Amino acid sequence: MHPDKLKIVVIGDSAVGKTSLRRRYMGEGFRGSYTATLGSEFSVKKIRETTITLFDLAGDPASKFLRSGYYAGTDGFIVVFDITNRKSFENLEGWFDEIRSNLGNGLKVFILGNKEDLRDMGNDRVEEDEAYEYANRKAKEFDASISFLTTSALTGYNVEVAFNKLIAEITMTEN
Ligand code: G3D
Ligand code: MG
Repeated sequence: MHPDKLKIVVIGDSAVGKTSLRRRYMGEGFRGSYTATLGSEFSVKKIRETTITLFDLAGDPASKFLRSGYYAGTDGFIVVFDITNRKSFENLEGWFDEIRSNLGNGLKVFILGNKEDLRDMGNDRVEEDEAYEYANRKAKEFDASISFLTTSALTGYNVEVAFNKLIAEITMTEN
């Protein structure tokens, strides 16, 4: 089935690469430098007959109340952390709490470990195994479809794959 429109919301800590991933997927290119997202930004893309609206929300704690207004009607969440920033991985817990009431009803989630291009730098990277395990645990906890992939908004690695897989999963189960 091909629904008319899909709403995808990208969340995660500040500076993990949410805006970069959205721009990369939407073909808007990668910019070396960004200003923090205020409130929300969005892009619209048409794939065949489906209009996809991608919201990218400010990740700072102070914007929590503002974000809550964007969650209704979401078909899929992209929850991003930065593999070089363990704190952003630990904070996934808080992000799942925030979207808890939206999960269910077949909602799809992809966790993305972004900045894969920096894997060889630093020494406290989040390993893929840990993130896979976390995704599986959350999938069981919420009885929801929760997947994991590593990405790089800088090189484009897996970006198209991740968004397209999420969209395919949503459209294959919606009717
Ligand atoms: P946010 O929307 O989650 O807050 P941004 O994050 O998209 O604004 O990105 C924050 C910073 O991380 C930006 O750098 C951006 O260029 C960088 N970044 C995003 N994705 C990647 C990636 O995959 N690899 C690398 N190496 N950097 C990335 P600045 O310098 O503007 O802070
Ligand atoms: Mg942003």
